[in-house]
Amino acid sequence: MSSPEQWTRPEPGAGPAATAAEPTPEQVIAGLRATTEGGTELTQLLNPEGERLASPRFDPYVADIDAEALRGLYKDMVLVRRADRESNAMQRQGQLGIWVPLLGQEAAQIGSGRALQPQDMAFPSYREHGVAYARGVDFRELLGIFRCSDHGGWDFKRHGFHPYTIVIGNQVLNATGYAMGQKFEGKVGDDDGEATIVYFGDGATSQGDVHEGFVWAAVYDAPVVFFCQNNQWAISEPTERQSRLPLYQRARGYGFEGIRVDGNDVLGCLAVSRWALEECRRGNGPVLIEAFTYRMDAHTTTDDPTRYRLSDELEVWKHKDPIERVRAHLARTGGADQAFFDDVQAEADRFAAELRDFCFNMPDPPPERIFSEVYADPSPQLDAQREEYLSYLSGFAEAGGH
Ligand SMILES: Cc1ncc(C[n+]2csc(CCOP(=O)(O)OP(=O)(O)O)c2C)c(N)n1
Ligand SMILES: [Mg+2]
Repeated sequence: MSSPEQWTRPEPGAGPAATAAEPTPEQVIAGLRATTEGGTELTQLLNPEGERLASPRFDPYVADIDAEALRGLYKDMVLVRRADRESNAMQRQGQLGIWVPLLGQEAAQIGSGRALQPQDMAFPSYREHGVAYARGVDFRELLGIFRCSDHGGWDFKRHGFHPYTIVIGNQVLNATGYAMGQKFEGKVGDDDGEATIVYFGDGATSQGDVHEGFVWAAVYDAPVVFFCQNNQWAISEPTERQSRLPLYQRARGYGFEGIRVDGNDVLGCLAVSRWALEECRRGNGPVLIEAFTYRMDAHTTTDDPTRYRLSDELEVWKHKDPIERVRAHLARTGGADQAFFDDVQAEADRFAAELRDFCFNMPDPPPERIFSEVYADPSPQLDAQREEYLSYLSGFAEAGGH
């Protein structure tokens, strides 16, 4: 561990506890150090300089990732970042009600999202635009949610990607229940088995729902990967106020394995997620992954992080950028030339322009959409409600459209 002072409880009388309302200068420095280093237990396959590090345990899980596959991961991250930046700008222009930036978390989301198989199910919180993209959800669907004109009615089953959840930690219970169902229905036990992954933040680990999910998953051996993106902040609360231990170590108390991976290393996140999903598929779950990353932008567009964190922290993390290290690796190894990088950038710009065009001209969803994707099977009650509502609306048209 890089910074014992972060995790160690002070001796009585040795100074204020880490939970004091106002951190001391020593605590600020300790927190700063802790938030910029992942510690020796950090699994990393690609370091910030773009050098490939050997990992006897996890290399086999990315043995198929050649230069072409790595270029694919790079492109995914660039496109998702570009879409994120465009969406952030559109909120500033009044086109979206709010935006939740993913800046800095592209590797954690693309690495884990690309590790999933079609039969798997993912449960996001509200920042998982990269996972949505990896699951084939149209980015325009996400814009509808943040424009507040739509509830996000993609086909959850077809994409293996559940709706966004704003209530912190709640999706951990949903995912655990879903994974218990996979187990009860005999869908685990071999390489073709099913698994569930659920995304939540460092702050969410303090939520009761998350603990309950851990307990239920453990006692039922549920095939669920708990994927915690430790982006160091829960709005204005730093991670050291959530736990005395590195978060991944909590898994031990529940009786399953926990692992910390460099969340800015797409290769590391892919390898560790593939391993964890495979464990679950074979009936050896659950597993906790702590992806050690950093929220490079505000919590949401309603937040101003300059009020509560030092800019030095951001400057340090800029050197660990998840996209730049892949670019460096590809350039260094001859896996890509400048024309490739230029093409990806041009494609990302086109993608952003399409999103912008769509957003500015976004049609309101048809009124019947609110009734879609509610139940897996047809529901006579819901059908009756839909008919009643549509007939009510058509009354306005007959009365002159007002
Ligand atoms: C049950 C509940 N309590 C409080 C909130 C308000 N809230 C929204 S985001 C957030 C912080 C979450 O931080 P973290 O889990 O680290 O996720 P991150 O936003 O950093 O991805 C809080 C407290 C909420 N949405 N739900
Ligand atoms: Mg957080």
